[in-house]
Amino acid sequence: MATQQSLILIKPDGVQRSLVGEIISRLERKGLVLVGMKLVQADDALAREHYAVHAERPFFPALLKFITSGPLVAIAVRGDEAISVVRNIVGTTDGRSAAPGTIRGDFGISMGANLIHASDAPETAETELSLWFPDGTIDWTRCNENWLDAD
Ligand code: IDP
Ligand code: MG
Repeated sequence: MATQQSLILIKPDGVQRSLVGEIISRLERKGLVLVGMKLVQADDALAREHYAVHAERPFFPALLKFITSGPLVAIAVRGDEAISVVRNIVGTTDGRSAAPGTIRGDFGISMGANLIHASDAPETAETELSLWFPDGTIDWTRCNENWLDAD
């Protein structure tokens, strides 16, 4: 077990559909600690850098257009094994087949408009956190943290 930070984006569809509170609530209730959060209007350059790994994919232009189409919420969380914990809360990429109980499974019915991005590995988390939070995150201790860890 290792404490990790993960980068989450509530994509423009999640903001437009007023699901920001619902999504943050799920992260908080799980026991993840919010260490960074801001509303961002991403420009083309930021979107390209964030999704650079997909630059050659046929859906890349549509993905750039979508992610820059309105404000998104960038969030950094901290927690034990936070990267895989968040991915499990998020669900698989396509909302149509994502498991009920996950964010995408409960609220998504699309591959593109799937509400949320989450880092998929420690290396990508580090890159993405420095891209969206270049001034770093805020390390603080939540008052109930010692009630979350009984390993
Ligand atoms: P992930 O978000 O579950 O990690 P990735 O395969 O890394 O999924 O794809 C990044 C994002 O690109 C997805 O969340 C989705 O918004 C979009 N995307 C992926 N595959 C497709 C596709 O086939 N059509 C349209 N958009 C796609
Ligand atoms: Mg991905």
